[in-house]
Amino acid sequence: MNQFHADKIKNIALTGHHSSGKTSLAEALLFCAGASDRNGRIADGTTVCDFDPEEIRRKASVSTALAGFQYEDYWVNLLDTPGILDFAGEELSGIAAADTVLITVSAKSGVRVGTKKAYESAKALCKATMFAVTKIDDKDANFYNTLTELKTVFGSTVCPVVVPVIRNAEIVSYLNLIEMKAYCYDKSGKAVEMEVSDLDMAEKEYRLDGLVAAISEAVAETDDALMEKFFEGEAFTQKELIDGIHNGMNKGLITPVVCTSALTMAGIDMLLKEFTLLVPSADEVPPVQAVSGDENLLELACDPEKPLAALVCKTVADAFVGKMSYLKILSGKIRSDMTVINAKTGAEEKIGKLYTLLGKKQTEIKSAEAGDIVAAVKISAGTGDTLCSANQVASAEMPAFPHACYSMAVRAKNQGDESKISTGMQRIVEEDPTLSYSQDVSTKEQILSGLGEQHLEIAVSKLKSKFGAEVMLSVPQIAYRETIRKKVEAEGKHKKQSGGHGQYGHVKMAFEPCVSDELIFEEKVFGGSVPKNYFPAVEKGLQECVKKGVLAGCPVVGVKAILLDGSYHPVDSSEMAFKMAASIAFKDGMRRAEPVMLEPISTLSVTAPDENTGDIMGELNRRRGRVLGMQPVGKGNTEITAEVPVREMHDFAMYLRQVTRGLGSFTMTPLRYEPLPANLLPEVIAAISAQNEA
Ligand SMILES: Nc1nc2c(ncn2[C@@H]2O[C@H](COP(=O)(O)OP(=O)(O)OP(=O)(O)O)[C@@H](O)[C@H]2O)c(=O)[nH]1
Ligand SMILES: [Mg+2]
Repeated sequence: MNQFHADKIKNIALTGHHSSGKTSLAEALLFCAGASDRNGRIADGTTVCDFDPEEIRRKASVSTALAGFQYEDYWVNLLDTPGILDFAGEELSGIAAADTVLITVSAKSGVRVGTKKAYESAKALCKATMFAVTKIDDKDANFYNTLTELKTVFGSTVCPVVVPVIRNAEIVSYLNLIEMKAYCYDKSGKAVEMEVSDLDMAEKEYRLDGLVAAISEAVAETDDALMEKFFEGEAFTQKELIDGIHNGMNKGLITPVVCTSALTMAGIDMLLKEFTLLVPSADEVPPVQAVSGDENLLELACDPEKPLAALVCKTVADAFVGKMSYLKILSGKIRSDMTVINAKTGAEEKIGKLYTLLGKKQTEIKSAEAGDIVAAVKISAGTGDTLCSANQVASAEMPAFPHACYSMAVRAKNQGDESKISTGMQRIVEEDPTLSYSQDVSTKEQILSGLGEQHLEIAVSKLKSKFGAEVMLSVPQIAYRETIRKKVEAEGKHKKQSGGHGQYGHVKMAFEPCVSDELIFEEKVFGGSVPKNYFPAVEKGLQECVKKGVLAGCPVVGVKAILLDGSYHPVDSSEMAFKMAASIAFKDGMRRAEPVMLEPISTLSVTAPDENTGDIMGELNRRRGRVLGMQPVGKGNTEITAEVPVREMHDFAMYLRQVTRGLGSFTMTPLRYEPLPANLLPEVIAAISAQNEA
């Protein structure tokens, strides 16, 4: 394979709403460019980018695939990202690696939440943007409605460059507004140029002049000289239009729109051409900001002669080839025999084999230059780390991944699989910064957290297919606690006479509420009624008791125990007997000390579109939350702060996604414990005993 330089490399992430046609568009582009020998289909599970068995089964992308291919004398790295919101982390990795974000919008369903999210993410990371209006062949497709919607939602920078010509509700040709040429596609998907007379017809019917004027105006905005020419009423040359759109994309001033069909191949050849003409090359993007070990800011320019800096955009755990890392080379050159430094950890890494990827197909390469995206295997760096030459160690910024907000408890289906599960989960979590797997210190359950139900399902099925371990998911237990509200005195006597010498321990105690998570133990014994050497045994007995309260067997907090009095037997008393006596006193005392269940309360911070705040506040009330405040954040969004009982929040992530159509997000941080309302006690006790039996 040729080594491509940055001026000939185009890094394009395909993003957009779920099922808007990203993977199919990638497939059609690869087929048209000759990088694959068939136009695979989602329905048949034969696409290059959805190669994972889980993607084939679900007929949806669940991870970002890299497909690098040559088109003319360019190298195009397509990153096909998933549209399902659960896999937002994968989408972010794809956008971070790319220089241009190509957003697919179905001509059937128009602008959706995923379209807006993709556009916002691209803008936030300063990437060039472009829209492909897909599924143009569909009987319900409406390109012009979609175009109007794009302009309404994203503003006047939206600029059509390929539009369909429709006669009697049928598309008769596709018009390239830059070339001013019309094409139709034959049955094999080949473009056929149309007669000029047909173009004239189109001109009349579709007010072509209006569309050309819109492009000209957008192009004029990109440069003063062009603006002058525009005001003088002179038409732009084709080169001026191409350069103008190209510069406009680079500066974030123009978002070109094309129309495509992955089914009939309409517009696919033109889109490839536009990649070469309009889309910024890897060397045109602004230098990436980085921070060196001594906190100095520096810029990483896309220059092969500079020291190496490569950002790990994504890692994939594979049970066979090991860990595979997608590297975006920001600066310098990478070679397969190189030793590099991980700027985050300071550790040395030996780069082994390097590959270009075409979906699952790997082609080994010896080196690659700044601007390219390649895969390295078995390096230990994680997503977001920067690999550098020893002479310039600096970390490039990786965008923050969304927080895991949906959790389930994980249990092995088959006993003995625990260590397999732990190793597998560790590897799976390593490849996905939006997943976490850890033990809840209170309930001792293993908790898997991610962005939604499908996200966790995929993690579980990967665990099965790649690591051979099956698990069951259940709603995590809530770490309830118990405490007391009243001071009581209690007595405990353990006396047994059996055979030789017996057992004797006797204590009188007081139990009172206090502010402490640990048991507080004091003694106020007069005159040696309980000898000093048995005090530790009494305390030990109580420490064991506070692990399981009298209401539902939950840990007991906020209790002070005072040993007041008791008695002993010179022969029969033992540590064991005093432990038993303390435990009898504890159980008796607790029942009379007005025991209560405590439930965990967290601080919740929700960010959501303004129009959803009323619904969310109502929902928080229903979930026994206390809203503390609201404040505007960013454009059209409100942040709601509340205190919420954790037991009511398990499916809040799903609720919020549904009510905000995916635009809301939230974080929850543990705050304190509060008494559980008495009416919920029977339900909670029943649930805990059911869990204990399971
Ligand atoms: N008629 C028609 N159907 C299409 C076209 N492109 C995609 N589809 C269909 O739309 C559905 C979704 O296509 P995908 O390519 O999987 O969409 P996607 O955006 O990659 O989906 P996610 O990755 O899951 O978000 C599939 O059933 C495709 O066959 C098209 O150009 N024409
Ligand atoms: Mg897809």
